[in-house]
Amino acid sequence: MAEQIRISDEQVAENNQLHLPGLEEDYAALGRTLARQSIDIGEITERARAFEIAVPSWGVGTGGTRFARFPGIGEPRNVYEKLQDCAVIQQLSRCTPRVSPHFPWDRVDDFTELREYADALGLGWDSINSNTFQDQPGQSLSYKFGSLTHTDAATREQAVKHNIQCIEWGRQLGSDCLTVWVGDGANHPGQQHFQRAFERYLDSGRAIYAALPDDWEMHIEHKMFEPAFYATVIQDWGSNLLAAMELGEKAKSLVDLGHHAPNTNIEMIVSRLIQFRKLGGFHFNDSKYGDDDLDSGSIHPYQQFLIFNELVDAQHRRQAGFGPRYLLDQSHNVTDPVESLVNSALEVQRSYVKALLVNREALDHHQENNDAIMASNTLKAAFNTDVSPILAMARYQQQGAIDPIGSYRAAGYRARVAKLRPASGHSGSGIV
Ligand code: RM4
Ligand code: MN
Ligand code: MN
Repeated sequence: MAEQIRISDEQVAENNQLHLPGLEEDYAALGRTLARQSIDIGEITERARAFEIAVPSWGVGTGGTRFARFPGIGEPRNVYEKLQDCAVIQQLSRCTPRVSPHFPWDRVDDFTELREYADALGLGWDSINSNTFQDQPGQSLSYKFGSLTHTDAATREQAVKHNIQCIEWGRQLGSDCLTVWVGDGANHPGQQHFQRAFERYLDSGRAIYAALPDDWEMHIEHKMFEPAFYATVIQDWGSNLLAAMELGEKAKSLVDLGHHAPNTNIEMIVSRLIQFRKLGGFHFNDSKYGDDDLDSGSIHPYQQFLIFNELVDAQHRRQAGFGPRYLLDQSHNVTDPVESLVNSALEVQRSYVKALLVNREALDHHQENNDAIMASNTLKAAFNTDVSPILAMARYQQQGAIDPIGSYRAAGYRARVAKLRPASGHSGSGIV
């Protein structure tokens, strides 16, 4: 990255020196508390260090709503500038080493050059997202009435081809996963024949699946509504799982936390998918009403912890076929996206670390004895533990920032990139 853009390691180290004495004190105190529960803080910190979550390339741009988009300053104008921002997120948080791209938003002519650029920033590539929920300039057939499930075979074929093209671009970048989300559905009762639409989805899905390299996975993402407000073809985990089962072993379900009706028991969905080896991964975000794409842990931190309780439980039991990918999928309208993504990554890591503290033997015992209060209290004891010193120590040990937002602001990154990136009035991510 051009020298004038990046935050220097010295700047982060300098800021860390201000916070280190306090952190050491807090870490030692927490270490003593955990030792009384026979938990070794060093081991937990090591597992915190190993935690990784991918950043969505579209998340570093300013999002918007159906009504408007208010661009932020210094927004990345192309995938290279998005990578620069992602590198800062990784530099500060040390748990976001990969980027999940979205095509054609991130399309370039030379993928070798793009891969080398990411390599030089120390970034790798996570799941590739295809986009058939929008018409692209110059596209011959419209997705207004659907893509993979369109009534017209040529339109379906165009959408299938795009997904196969995404696999090819992903191969060139070194990815090994394709995420498919379609907005196909209906806005009016009677508009669409439910069964025929799902059959068409499966046919298209089979064609994409057939093009998948052996070591790749295909993740199917469900979402209850929007843009189809009456019925969406892959509307929930039921349709998602059916599709994943029909397509084959390499097809798995992806859970985006914002894609469910309010109050849905998402942790239970996660458990079911784990049980049947179909949990592919996550798009973490938070939500008050629907697909709000709010920062992770900002509304329902306990729900996020309960999801990680299931994940750590599966890890603990060495559940066969378990190994979901963690990704963020958020849209930031009123914050600096770099700050929001750092916060979100750390909030997901926080849920993971808290779930590691759950006394699993005690929980099993209370469950077997139908002791509801003690079972709940066992979870709450872990959830109520402030693990901030563990997260900060894990970052510090890897040259990350003890105080990521403070370091970011002190470094003046946004003001610097604002000068180098004059507003284009256009963002690769548009309204997400
Ligand atoms: C969708 C869904 C997809 C994401 C798009 C931008 O609601 O969450 O994962 O690619 O938004
Ligand atoms: Mn998503
Ligand atoms: Mn979404």
